[in-house]
Amino acid sequence: DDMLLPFPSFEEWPRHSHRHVRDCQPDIFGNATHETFSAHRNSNITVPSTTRYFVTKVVDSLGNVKNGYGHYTVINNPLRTFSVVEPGGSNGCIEERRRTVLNTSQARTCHVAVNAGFFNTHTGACLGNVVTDGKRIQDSGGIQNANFGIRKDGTIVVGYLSELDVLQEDNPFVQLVTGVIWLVRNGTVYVNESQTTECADMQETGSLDRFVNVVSARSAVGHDEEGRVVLVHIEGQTGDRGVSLWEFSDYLQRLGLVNAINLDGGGSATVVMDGTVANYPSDHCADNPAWRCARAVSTALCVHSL
Ligand code: M6P
Repeated sequence: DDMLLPFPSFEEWPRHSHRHVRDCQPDIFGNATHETFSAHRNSNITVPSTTRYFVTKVVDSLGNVKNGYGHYTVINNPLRTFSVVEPGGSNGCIEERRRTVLNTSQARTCHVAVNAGFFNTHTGACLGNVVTDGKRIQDSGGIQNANFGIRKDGTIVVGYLSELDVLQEDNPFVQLVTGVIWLVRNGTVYVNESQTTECADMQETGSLDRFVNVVSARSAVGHDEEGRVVLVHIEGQTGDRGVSLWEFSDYLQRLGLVNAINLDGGGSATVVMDGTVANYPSDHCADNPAWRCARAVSTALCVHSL
């Protein structure tokens, strides 16, 4: 029996608390880099969403007052009525397609659709994390940009995600999209913090500082206190009309959004309602720049029937 003794008994193993183990994990496991919230569920509410229009006074950093025009869509039961959709539907990212939001909304039969993820304007490649209706299309490898997603159990997740967070299998993401700049975190304006931590590569407007401060058309996705997903769009034209991300996040906070991220904006900002473009896209038409045309973009966010 002596043969068994050199192996230390359980009591002799070096031990430390679970807390110690957790503190020593490397960064790849992520820490409090994102927020979670239970998505709204109410089987008595069968209308998937409500869209309202606003005209609001916006005060800029110099104290000048301007008007902001846009759309505010509140989505009930988002686990069943809200989807991230590839450009033109299935395989849109693999094929590096660019499609108008109208085209994408027809492919997925959306009541309401808005432009979503950033894309490479030279190749058409989708950028960031993309999960659509439970299908993982691509992951960003843990690049620090703001994400918005819903996991299988109905947990809304907003913020920075490690690659392991994205690839987690126990309660996988069913919808996931990446933006640039986490606008509102837990009810507070989070532009300053996100500007210092986020990667500038996904957007092509310029430095992160210019991207944040320039006035433009903007699109955002977030959630309210009830866990309803909220889409907000505001009209603009890069460098001429619209809002900075400071002004946008301030407005989103006042609308009661708990968390929100900034999606692709500028000439990409498009709102489609029941098969019709409902906003004034700022992109100039290729055939005649006197007119404005809805740009062919990347992913879209879609509100559909149950
Ligand atoms: C290109 C064209 C223009 C557009 C401009 C700025 O030059 O597509 O029509 O206005 O880009 O686009 P954005 O506001 O998206 O940066």
